[in-house]
Amino acid sequence: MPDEQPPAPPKPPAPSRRGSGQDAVVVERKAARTKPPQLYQVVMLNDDYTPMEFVVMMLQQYFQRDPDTATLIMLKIHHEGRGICGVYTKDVAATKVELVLTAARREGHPLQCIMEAA
Ligand code: TYC
Repeated sequence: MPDEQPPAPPKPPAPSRRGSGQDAVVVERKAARTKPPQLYQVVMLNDDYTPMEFVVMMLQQYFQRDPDTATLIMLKIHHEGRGICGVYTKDVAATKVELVLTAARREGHPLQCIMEAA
């Protein structure tokens, strides 16, 4: 057949009023990838030798407590054996423990300060 035409290429789908969708960006909702950081409480322990004034000073200096709050926290530790100085992210809590222990040892006090997961 001399005037036979080659087969027509397939037609692209007819564009709808909202576009073909071929270059659309699909945004999938994903679970949030970041979790809030684990927090740690810095806890001071009671002992029989560290002066009350020194503990109050530590609470003001390193935990930003006003004098009345620092005194209340110190008395709580004195009566109950332990008390929370503050709650922080891991590195901040570890630094505060280190600063308190360094200051206490420099003054020859046996004050104990620890951090624990909040
Ligand atoms: N118990 C101490 C005293 O009577 C005072 C004190 C309070 C010590 C809190 C440590 O974490 C502490 N001098």
